[in-house]
Amino acid sequence: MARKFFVGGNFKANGSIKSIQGILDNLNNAKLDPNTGMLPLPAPVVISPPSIFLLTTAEKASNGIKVAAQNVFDKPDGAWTGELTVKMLTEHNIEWVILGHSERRTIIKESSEFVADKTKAALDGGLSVILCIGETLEEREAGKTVDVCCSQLQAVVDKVSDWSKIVIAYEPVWAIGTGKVATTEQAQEAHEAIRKWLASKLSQGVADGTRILYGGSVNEKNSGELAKQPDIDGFLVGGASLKPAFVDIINANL
Ligand code: G2H
Repeated sequence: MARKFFVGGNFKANGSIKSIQGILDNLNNAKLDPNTGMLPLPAPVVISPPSIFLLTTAEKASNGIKVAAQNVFDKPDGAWTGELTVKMLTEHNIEWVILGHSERRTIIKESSEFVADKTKAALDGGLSVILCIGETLEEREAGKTVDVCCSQLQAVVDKVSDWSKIVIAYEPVWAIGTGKVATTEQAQEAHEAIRKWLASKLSQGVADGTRILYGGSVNEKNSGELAKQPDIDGFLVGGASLKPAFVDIINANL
């Protein structure tokens, strides 16, 4: 099955009522590439504001734009101070969640096992998941890029068998928010290796059908070249998703 281009916007801990309304006005009224999105998952463009803005964003987003939480807990409602549960998100029409972002793996110290538990809970509860993986600069320089990415994926493979509602985001940690984007060759090479690994661990069908996004300092200038690579199926965009030029990234294939 052909993989449809997919673009996520990860606002991280940025935004105000006013600025998020401005982003929504821009996206709701933009002419978006009709080829971005729909298959195999019903996911056009997915934006992910901080949790306090999830509800208003979901209420106001139109133009086929979906909303993702930046995190979710792996347990049902209960005594988990500071957490949001899967049911709370689905009840409010939040259909997506970003899990395993490197900022949570490194700063909050989330292990691959915890990310896998959360992925399983999210999928079981009806959410679709943008699952982030990626290596540090030290790991890349030690030639461990593929090993690190695959071991982060293996933790999920150990717990999840249905990958139809997972989109993988390959985000080299050294390229995140640094302005230092991976070259198209570096990105394509990693995506191809991840896809081969999916074929060997799961099936050729899963490898062919799973979208692998690139993330890390994507902007309207570098997105066109990256989007041409055969194994790059879209982007997870941070800083640039807060700007009007996010529309140009969504339309990188036009
Ligand atoms: C990587 C990316 C979004 P940025 O974290 O997930 O952020 O585009 O700012 O590097």
